[in-house]
Formats: sequence, structure tokens, C-alpha cells
Amino acid sequence: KPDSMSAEIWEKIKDHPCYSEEAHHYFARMHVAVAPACNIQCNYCNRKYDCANESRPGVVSEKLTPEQARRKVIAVANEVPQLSVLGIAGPGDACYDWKKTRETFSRIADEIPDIKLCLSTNGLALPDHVDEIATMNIDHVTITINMIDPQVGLEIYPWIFYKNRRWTGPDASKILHERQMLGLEMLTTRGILTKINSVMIPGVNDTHLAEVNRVVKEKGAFLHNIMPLISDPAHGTHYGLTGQRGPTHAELQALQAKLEDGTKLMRHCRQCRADAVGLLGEDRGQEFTLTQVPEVV
Ligand code: CLF
Ligand code: SF4
Repeated sequence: KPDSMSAEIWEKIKDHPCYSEEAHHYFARMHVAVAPACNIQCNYCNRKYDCANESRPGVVSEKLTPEQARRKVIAVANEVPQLSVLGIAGPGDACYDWKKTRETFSRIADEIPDIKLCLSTNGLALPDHVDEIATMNIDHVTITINMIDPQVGLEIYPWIFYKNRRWTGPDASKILHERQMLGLEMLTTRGILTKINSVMIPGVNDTHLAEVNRVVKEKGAFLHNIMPLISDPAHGTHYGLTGQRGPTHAELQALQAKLEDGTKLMRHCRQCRADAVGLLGEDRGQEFTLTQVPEVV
């Protein structure tokens, strides 16, 4: 345990492969793709594929019901002894269809009480569920924050769906930003560890991300994970069509170097699929598709 870290935080991260770089050599995570729908549109996303906020875009995950997810997690837990974390990270937003996320986590926690629960969200619906997140012992939440300035958001988010209507233009980004900040503050207050994911989009938010890093640090974020935009015209995303390129490895490293004094950076993210299984960088998802999982467990 690093000297500067409290015992309580160490307990939470020591076997979480994303929150602890050391842990990722020894502990595995799995994702269950129970969250198909999303309440916002990101220009780097194509809904037919996985949520690119946390997952590698351009792959389609098998969508599961909470009961199917329960079966799958039990099957994996029996085969993969390193399994320590269950995440819900797409293919859409894990907080939008909250009932499904909640039901999935509670069914699984009933049977495997020591598995750590983790979720990833764009943050729009997050403040509505923080109290339940706390009572359900979900100790790790990732919010994707790509901007803190709605003018920057204009180029990333064409619309959001909030309070029964669609919002566009600066209003959309302003509401999203306010909800993300509120959600982050609420999580911090309750001692839930937050990771911020930011998609680095050259010419759109790359220079702005230093400001994002500073603000999320102030608000108590534990880690900041800067993910390179993966833009492939074949994925049919807005950016793919406009020819927006992703950053080079050197550009990503240069940005990370500038942020050395800010929120601690995560540098070992592998941009997993929404149905990934195994150690980071190893994907055993195909060994555990529904047809391979026992009907009743
Ligand atoms: Fe999954 Fe995300 Fe939890 Fe990790 S992944 S929900 S925090 S358990 Fe990890 Fe994968 Fe990177 Fe995500 S390497 S894409 S950061
Ligand atoms: Fe796509 Fe995820 Fe953005 Fe929703 S939050 S539009 S699923 S990338």
C-alpha cells in the first residue's frame, strides 16, 4: 500500500484492475452488456455498436437480460479465478435504464457477495441514482467527461434526452455538464471512487482536457483516463464521416505529460468491449457467449 493512501481506499482498489495499475496483472474484470439504450448522442458513437465512452467502438456485444447476466457471471466466476470486478459499461448508458442495471447488480451480489461492482455512465441520469449506488455498495463509478465548457460540447454532443424532451445546441451541453458535475460531487461526498474518462478529440477538446483534469481533481475524482478517439469511417460515426482523426500515440503522451500535477492518470486502459471477460487486454468474452453458458445455474 502506498504511504499516502488510506486503508479504506486501498481496500477498494487493491484488486480492481482499472483503478490500480498493479492489480491489472493479477485481477480480472468482466462486463455484462445489459444496458442497450442511451439518453445522449456523442459524435464518436454509433449506437449499433458499443458505448465508445468506455468500450472499444466498432464491436457489437451480445445484449443480455439481468437473468442472463446472472447466469453468465456465475459461469465465468467458476472458470476465471482472478475475477474480482463486475462492470456494466454499455453498449449504451448504465444509468439510463436504471432498473435493469440495478436488477442485474442485485441478482449477482446476492450470489457472489464479494464481487466488486463497477459502472460507467455519461452522467446525465447519474444524480438520480447516487443514493442507490451508495446503498448497493457500488464503489466504483466512471463518468465520461469530455468538456466543462458547453461551447466545446457543441462539437461533441448534437443532442441529449432529458426530462422527457430532446435538447440541442448549447443547452444540451450545458445540462449535461451540470449533471456531470453534480453527479461527481454527490459521489465524492459519499466516498465512492470515481474515474473520469475523456475521449481525446484533436482540434475539438485536446487542449481543453487540461482544464477538465483540473476541475475534476477539485471535485474529488480519483483517476483520469484519457482515451484516444478511435475514428474509423467504417463505423459510420459522425466523426468517421467528417474525417476527424484520432490522436497519435505521441499526441496522447504529450497531453498526459502536461497533466502530471493534476488528477492521477490511468495509463493502462485497453478500451474494452461492453462484454469483455478476463484480465485487461485479454478478452475471453467469446468463451462465455450465452449459448455456452448453462441454462440453469
Ligand atoms: Fe469495466 Fe470500466 Fe469498471 Fe474497468 S473497464 S466498467 S472501470 S471494470 Fe478499464 Fe476497460 Fe479501460 Fe474501462 S480497461 S475500458 S477503464
Ligand atoms: Fe454512444 Fe456511449 Fe455516447 Fe451514449 S454515451 S451516445 S452509447 S458513446
